[in-house]
Amino acid sequence: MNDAIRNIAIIAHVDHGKTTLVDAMLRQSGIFRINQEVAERVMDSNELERERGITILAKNTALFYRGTRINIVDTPGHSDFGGEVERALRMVDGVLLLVDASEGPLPQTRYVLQKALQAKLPPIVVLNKIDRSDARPAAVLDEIYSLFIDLDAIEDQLDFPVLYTNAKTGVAHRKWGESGGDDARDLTFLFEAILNTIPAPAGDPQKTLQVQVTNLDYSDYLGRIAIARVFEGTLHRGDQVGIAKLDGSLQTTRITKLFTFRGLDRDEAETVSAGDIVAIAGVEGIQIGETLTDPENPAPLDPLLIDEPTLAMIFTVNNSPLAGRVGQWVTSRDLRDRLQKELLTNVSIRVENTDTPEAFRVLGRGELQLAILIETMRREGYEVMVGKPEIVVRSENGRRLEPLEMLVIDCPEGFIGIVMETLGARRGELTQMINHGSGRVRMEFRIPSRGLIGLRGQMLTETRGTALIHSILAGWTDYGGEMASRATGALVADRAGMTTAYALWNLQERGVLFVGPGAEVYEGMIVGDNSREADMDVNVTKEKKQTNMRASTADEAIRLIPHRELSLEQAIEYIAEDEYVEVTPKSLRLRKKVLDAKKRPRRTGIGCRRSCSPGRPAAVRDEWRDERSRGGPGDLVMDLGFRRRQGSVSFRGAAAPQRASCLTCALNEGAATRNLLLFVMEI
Ligand SMILES: Nc1nc2c(ncn2[C@@H]2O[C@H](COP(=O)(O)OP(=O)(O)OP(=O)(O)O)[C@@H](O)[C@H]2O)c(=O)[nH]1
Ligand SMILES: [Mg+2]
Repeated sequence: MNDAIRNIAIIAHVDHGKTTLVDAMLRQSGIFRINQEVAERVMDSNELERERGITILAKNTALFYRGTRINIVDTPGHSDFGGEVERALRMVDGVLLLVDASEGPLPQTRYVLQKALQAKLPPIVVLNKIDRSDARPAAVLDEIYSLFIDLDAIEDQLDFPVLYTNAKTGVAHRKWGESGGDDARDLTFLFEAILNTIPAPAGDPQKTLQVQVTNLDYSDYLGRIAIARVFEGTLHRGDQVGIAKLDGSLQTTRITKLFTFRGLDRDEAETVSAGDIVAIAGVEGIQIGETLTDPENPAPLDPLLIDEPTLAMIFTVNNSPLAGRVGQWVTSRDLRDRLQKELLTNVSIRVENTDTPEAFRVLGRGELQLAILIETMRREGYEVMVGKPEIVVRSENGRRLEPLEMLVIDCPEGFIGIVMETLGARRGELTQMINHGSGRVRMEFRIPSRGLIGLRGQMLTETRGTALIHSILAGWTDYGGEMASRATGALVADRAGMTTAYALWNLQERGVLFVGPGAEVYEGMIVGDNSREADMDVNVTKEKKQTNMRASTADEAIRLIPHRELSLEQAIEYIAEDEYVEVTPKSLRLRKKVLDAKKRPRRTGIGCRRSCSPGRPAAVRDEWRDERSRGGPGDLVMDLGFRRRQGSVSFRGAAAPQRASCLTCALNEGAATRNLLLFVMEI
């Protein structure tokens, strides 16, 4: 045991203030030089983290308090980056569970706490943002106790210390009542709680070496850097060690550089021993999960196990007419190499080959995680096209399963109706509704993960930006059949050229345009959202006929409604199965997979892929055999929905038109075979 060290991870739901608290802890520990300029949320050091104000990668730091080194891992709170939290927990001996004193526990709080309890890590509960005018710490603390109990915490785990903090000003109170807290002025109580309740790391410096790599970093000077926890034994600079590889083999290597953490820096070290978190440079080819151990007497640790990905997207070479103009890396080989490189550091991502060498299936935890990867790649100079995200379906004992989420929506009371309606159409089932009496309600749903694709944008529009939306994987459920996709068609350019204000002006009544005047387009490129269900080919390059006559009225003044510039996430949410987002370092374009209008399958109002037309099944809600419904046992009942209308058709016997997947062909086939029992339409 090394009593001079404490290893902790800070875990919480997104935005509850983890990185801000780490800032305050670093500042108060005196780790920065006097006058040193330190940015706010200094641990969020990567460019995308700073732009978006969220933590994406878990990061290590360390500070000293009364002679004890406190190694801290700041983790991301967004559920898409849950894999980062899972492996951070492997490094530490306890956690700070941060909860916003007004928002209370949210889905990711549950997720991270569950992981911490499973790992038997003792928690310190920190109620943060007590300065918020709507803070309700006593009630939130009750909710936290309920959450612990709900997660089957054992008696010991319920015995956690509670602190009340304002991370922004850096104050931690032990008590907080109606009229405020005790007279704490800094984070002393927090530091003391860490020293007193988080156990010193176990492990014996004399034992066989076991150092497990939990993260990788890269430096231009040092190359690949492994971040690792020393579980047993002692490691010296210059030691010859064995790397127990993930494939079971053993490779020997010499340790050339060793570091420990100090604030934002790393100190070179000669020796590190059991209990410490360290950085090791110069070990080529080392991977996350591998163990550095005694080459004579290897004792590898169990590999890190983390949750499976739930969402997949096709990444493919950009083959649009404008491809290769700005990107530096554009071939399928570039793409493959880049994705392979990502796998080394990003443990929650998988990459699969597809039936063409041009395309790869990338699996991750959510749309944001994959969007961040795409955004990072484009900034590095890559061009790539990505398809609509799809949910990973699993087979178990002959059953087809799909992931299910617990979704929490917090919105003003006035929007309950629209929220319920939107989620109903996406197969959300309301499980709980809580009204705190503050004018806002919190609704909990169980919903297939598929129902979340594109939900955020739609929900924000429908609640005028007021809804808070959080979700978390809740398990797997029987696959529920096809789900209605985007209700609108696309406006598609029918020829290449430059857009003109005149052409756009003529089109703007038809829907929402995604391009402005003077933009270069190609045939098959999506230039807007049609307000109807069908796709429409449009000419956006048309010039106004010039006449010699001067018009008497000022009809030249073309007033364009500003077009809607989609962000990467919005574009990914928008596209349908037969569409791609084309990403280059300078532009984002949406396009049809098949560019040539003559060859492209039509998306029609109530067409379907199987019988009526080769477009996508716009009308299908569900297809299942059901004893309870309108038919008799064994009859096939199809639930059909398009736009706001819903219908259900019952057919006699299983021989009913199984192939039909839309209203039109279901009715046609049913009538033709005289199997149609009943058709009910609900409007
Ligand atoms: N009023 C108030 N705001 C706070 C407090 N702590 C953090 N914030 C604010 O909350 C926001 C989120 O803070 P972060 O520290 O980035 O939260 P985080 O938990 O690290 O977020 P992720 O890493 O993305 O999950 C920032 O705008 C902070 O300024 C606090 O105690 N009081
Ligand atoms: Mg953060």
